[in-house]
Amino acid sequence: MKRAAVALAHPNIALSKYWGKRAGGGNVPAVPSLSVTLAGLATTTSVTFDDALEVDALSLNGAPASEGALARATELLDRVREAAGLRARAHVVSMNDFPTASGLASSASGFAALALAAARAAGLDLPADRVADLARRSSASAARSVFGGFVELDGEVARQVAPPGKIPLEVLVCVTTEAPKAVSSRDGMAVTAEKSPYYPGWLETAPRLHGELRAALLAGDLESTCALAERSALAMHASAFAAGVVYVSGATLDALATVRSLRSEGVVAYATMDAGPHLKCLVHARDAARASERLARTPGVLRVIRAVAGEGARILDGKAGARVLDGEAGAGAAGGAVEPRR
Ligand code: 2P0
Repeated sequence: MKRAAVALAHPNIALSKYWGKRAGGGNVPAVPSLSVTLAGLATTTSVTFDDALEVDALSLNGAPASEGALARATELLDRVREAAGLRARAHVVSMNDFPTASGLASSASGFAALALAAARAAGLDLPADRVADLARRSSASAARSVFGGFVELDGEVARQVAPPGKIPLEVLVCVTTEAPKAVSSRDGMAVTAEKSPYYPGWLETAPRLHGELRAALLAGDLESTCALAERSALAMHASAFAAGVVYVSGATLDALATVRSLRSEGVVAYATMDAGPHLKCLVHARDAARASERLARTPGVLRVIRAVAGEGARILDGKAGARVLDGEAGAGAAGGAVEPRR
């Protein structure tokens, strides 16, 4: 017997950052974070539980996944099997419609889509917070991609704090390299916690910045929200830097200089960076075309992907889902977008 479901989820960018885990296991973040889920870029994942299979199988972007990626998927599938009282192994097909080296975390959209599709295929009708909990245990940022708009992850709990239209924000992803990242987030945050003299300072600062950013967002204050997001990113990177964990490159700093120069000209533009050298510019939608053009001309910036806030993870029914099961959907790349995709 076969049981199948297909789900779609978008990546997200943290405005206030998660960096570091609580002691005691379970992949619980040490600090609260708040992100924006991005429209237009998506991971689509099908899960088919099949009694005829002897092991789980995972195809990523049309090719068999590495052993490490399969092991992480199996961990999540085991949690779903346990909750559903199911023994069947699963065949998983996952496609990103954005380049893996785009600087957008595919683990966030990937585990959100996998959690939702696996739960549904197993016959579990879980509320979004339970799907987010499943996703968080695999990758904490994935819990945020279960919800749309502006999303908070506080300890074990993820929730939407504001809908996509709350502030007229556009995110400009400045791609600076095609190479995969050198140090994973998981390793980078472990080394920071162990070695950085500033990690205690980060743990003390992050919840305060998060609270201020959340209040600014709820007040509809785009500029303060973006300014606090830049401070959160710089504080996170400063703590990592002091442990020798360096994600920025010369191109990142050149793009940061462009963002600051735009700001001195009156443009509402701020910067954030994650566990890689790609800079993301947070900009008022009215200034996005101008900022995107200037960033694209910055030496070291290969291309700029424009994105706006979008919806949370969802099940695809009927034809849209069937196309993925046939391995047809998800091809293509989102590079060089001129207008944000919605
Ligand atoms: C974030 N990042 O809040 C931060 C900022 C990267 C920099 O969440 O270990 O892939 O799988 O829970 O979720 C990336 O970390 O880490 C991340 P795990 P995850 O978006």
